[in-house]
Amino acid sequence: KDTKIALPVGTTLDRFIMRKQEDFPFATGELSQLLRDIALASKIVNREINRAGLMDIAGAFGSQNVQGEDQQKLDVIANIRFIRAFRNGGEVCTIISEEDEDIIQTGNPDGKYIVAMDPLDGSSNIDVNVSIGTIFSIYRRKTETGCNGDLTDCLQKGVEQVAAGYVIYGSSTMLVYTTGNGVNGFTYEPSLGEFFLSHPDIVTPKTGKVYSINEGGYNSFPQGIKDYVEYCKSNDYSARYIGSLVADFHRNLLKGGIYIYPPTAKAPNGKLRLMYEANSLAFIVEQAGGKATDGKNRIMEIEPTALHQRCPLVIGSSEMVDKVQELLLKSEAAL
Ligand code: P6P
Repeated sequence: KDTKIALPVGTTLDRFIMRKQEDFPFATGELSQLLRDIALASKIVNREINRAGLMDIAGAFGSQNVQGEDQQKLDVIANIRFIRAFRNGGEVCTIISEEDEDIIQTGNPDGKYIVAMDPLDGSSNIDVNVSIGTIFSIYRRKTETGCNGDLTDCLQKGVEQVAAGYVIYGSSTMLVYTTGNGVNGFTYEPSLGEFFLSHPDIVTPKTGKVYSINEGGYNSFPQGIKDYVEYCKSNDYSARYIGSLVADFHRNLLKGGIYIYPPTAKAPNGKLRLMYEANSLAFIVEQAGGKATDGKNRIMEIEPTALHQRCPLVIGSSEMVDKVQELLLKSEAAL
């Protein structure tokens, strides 16, 4: 944890980034600039989202993304905006995006960083005014600068992340991120165009009474997951499932709770992606004192083999994640 300056609520994001950079004597400012580039893109995407209802950009774009899902126009716009911010910012050489099958070269061969992102997750919720989010991970490139990044730069384990975060476009727009020294949340004030520190040093409760899972898939859940759902019901937990990962994750992070996307008949490896959903939120939750596994293994230790690979995700309050693991092990032992 960062034991130096405790910056007051109300500090702007820019000042926060600058002061935190001072904690790293050898920092050269590139990561700081990259974080600013992300904040800028999120302000632009926020404006597009807020206008979506008034313009016909909310409707499905007609094309499909690599996941075979209808590409909403805002998906495409968010992807373009973030890629442009990284291209213009100069700090990123290569990007993994949910919206693009192959890695994207930014034209900055001297960029030291790789970004893996889901530019707009939960975009099927746009037309019905449900909160949506951007999720990102930042890695240091492995190859020498002076050329494009390649797959060895992009397929790094979650433990190699130098930063990760998300933007939630909800009742208010917030940026929540970590650089490995705790988690901080910033709330956007559109009239000023600024993010202000509103949630310093977020620590997630070690347990909670909220579980987030799509029980529509119950019949095909692994037995241990079924047992956990029954455990929640018999302990009067509340079921909260928005259908937007960032919204469910953010609520559970602040209040305590667990989000589970298990293997199902439709998604035998789960639905969520390792590189720009599971790893990003796993870094955040671990920095906040929580846990993230695929049911057994720590998410951030999974060795990636493909850009868009999926993995089961059990993430949130540490004691709740442990309980799922206990029931999964017990059910397997009973086989
Ligand atoms: P299901 C949205 O498409 C998403 O990626 C997450 O944001 C959300 O939690 C999940 O999928 C919802 O999936 O299968 O429950 O509709």
